[in-house]
Amino acid sequence: MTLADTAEKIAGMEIRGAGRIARAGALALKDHAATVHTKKRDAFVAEMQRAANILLATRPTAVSLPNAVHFVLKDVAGAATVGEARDLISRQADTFVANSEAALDRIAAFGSRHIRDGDTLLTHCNSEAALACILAAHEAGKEIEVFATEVRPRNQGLLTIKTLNGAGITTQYIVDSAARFFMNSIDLVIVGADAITTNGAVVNKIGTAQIALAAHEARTNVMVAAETYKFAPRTLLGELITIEERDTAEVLGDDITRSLPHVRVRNPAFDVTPPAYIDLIVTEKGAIPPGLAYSVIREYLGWSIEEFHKAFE
Ligand code: RUB
Repeated sequence: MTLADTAEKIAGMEIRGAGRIARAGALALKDHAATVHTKKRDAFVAEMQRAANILLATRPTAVSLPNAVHFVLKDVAGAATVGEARDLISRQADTFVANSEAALDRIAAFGSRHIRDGDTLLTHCNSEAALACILAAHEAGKEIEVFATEVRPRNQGLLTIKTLNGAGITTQYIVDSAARFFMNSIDLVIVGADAITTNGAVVNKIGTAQIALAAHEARTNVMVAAETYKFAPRTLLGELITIEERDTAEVLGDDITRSLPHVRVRNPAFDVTPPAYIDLIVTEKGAIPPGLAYSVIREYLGWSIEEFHKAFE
């Protein structure tokens, strides 16, 4: 698969979910590096940056993608030869993917400890990190039941219920707007994240903020499962996360929309849940309250302020 194919699949959501997008992006850069035949190091680096920009333009919200690109291309400009640069990219891409997979295992181990025997959970969208916690709790023998939302307009809930059903977990499938109706019977809301800002706000699938607000009002705990590469370094400099607005045809067919000239369809794909509605963020480094998001960015993501400035000048 070429880098352009991967970019197209990410934009079209054939490859979706922040973790999968990041791993696909890392491997696309590695494969692309193997096809660039110039002997000039500067030309090679420029081509890799151009390729990175194609990937970065696919979906703007999941910060896992720029974090993966940054990880894979780190120090490439300092390589002495094209061969050295190519090897570095290959190694760093493999390391990113291995770390990402290992992070999921650790998140599952940490996150499942917060799920008690007899708990009823609610999850929204299709997050492999959130599902890893749920599956690990089930595998540990805990009797759990899960409410899964439909996730309009792209119905990622269907993917979630297939996984839950495959594991033999009793699941209730509900429309998004039924979340508050059932919230009093929910013990814990578990969701993933596309981005976590320096103040601990969580950007995730549209509807997450509404569910977290309902959970807050019902005094139900909200847990976010997210690898450290979902934390957004740029927010340390005050930059906001871009919320992707997708094609309105995902919500309402073009024919109907055209017949209603005074109606404008809106289709934001993500929303922002304030830290006050989040009880815990489970990362591969351990579980933290949202207030500690800043230290994750500084300590584990390993970006220095100088590096932010250089990378985003
Ligand atoms: C996916 C979504 C997921 C996060 C985390 O949105 O919001 O909750 O990406 O997923 P989309 P994961 O379907 O629009 O990509 O834990 O798998 O990284």
